[in-house]
Amino acid sequence: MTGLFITLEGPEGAGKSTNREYLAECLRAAGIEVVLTREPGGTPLAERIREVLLAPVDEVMNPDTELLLVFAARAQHLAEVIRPALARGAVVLCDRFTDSTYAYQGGGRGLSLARIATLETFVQGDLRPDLTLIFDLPVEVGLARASARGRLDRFELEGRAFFDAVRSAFLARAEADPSRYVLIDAAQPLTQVQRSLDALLPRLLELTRG
Ligand code: T5A
Repeated sequence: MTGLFITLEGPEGAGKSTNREYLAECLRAAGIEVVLTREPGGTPLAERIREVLLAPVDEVMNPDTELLLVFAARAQHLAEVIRPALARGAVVLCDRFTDSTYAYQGGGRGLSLARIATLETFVQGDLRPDLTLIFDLPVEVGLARASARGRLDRFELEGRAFFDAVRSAFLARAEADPSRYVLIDAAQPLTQVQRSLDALLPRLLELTRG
């Protein structure tokens, strides 16, 4: 039995966490086992790596260090949470995954996409998400939502050009593979965003049936 691996992606404040909860409720109501998780993080050790990645510090983090930390956390998360859940047939709803690496370390930091792809295969083998929902919205709207929460993390302190590059990278990935990606207009009111997810539910239920 193999489960279903769904990732939720998009820039800061797009509503990934909020809508992950909503989607989980809908799937559970249909009697499906759902595992909610996130990256970077998802296990105690990977959450410690997350703290290192997100905490603002005086020393500039080298982009290669950042890339390797992201994949180190991912290796742990895959081994401890994602692969076991998929093996028992659960639906895994993961808030961010490797598309964020392509968007932030590739688009934002300008690291080589080929190098990211090499690490992706090294860490994941042939495992890729079955479906990726990209919550898209203008950079300023997302940053306003994120900053309304208070203290900004190390990524949220980046400048406008960084976030423009992140958003463009997500959109380019969605455009390149419409069979795996679903683009959701996350600038709409939350009830509208949830209507878009309701419309997607029959497809998700179909996918869980294999
Ligand atoms: N990262 C991560 C990398 O650089 N490389 C990687 O490989 C990975 C995996 C993680 C950081 O790590 C980086 C990217 C990130 O910078 P994070 O906390 O997981 O950080 O990600 P954030 O995007 O910063 O998380 P946020 O919580 O800011 O965004 P969400 O989850 O998209 O948004 P959410 O659901 O928390 O909502 C934010 C606020 O907006 C409101 C919510 O109520 C909440 O207050 N909201 C709406 N308001 C109006 N209308 C709507 N439609 C709304 N939807 C939500």
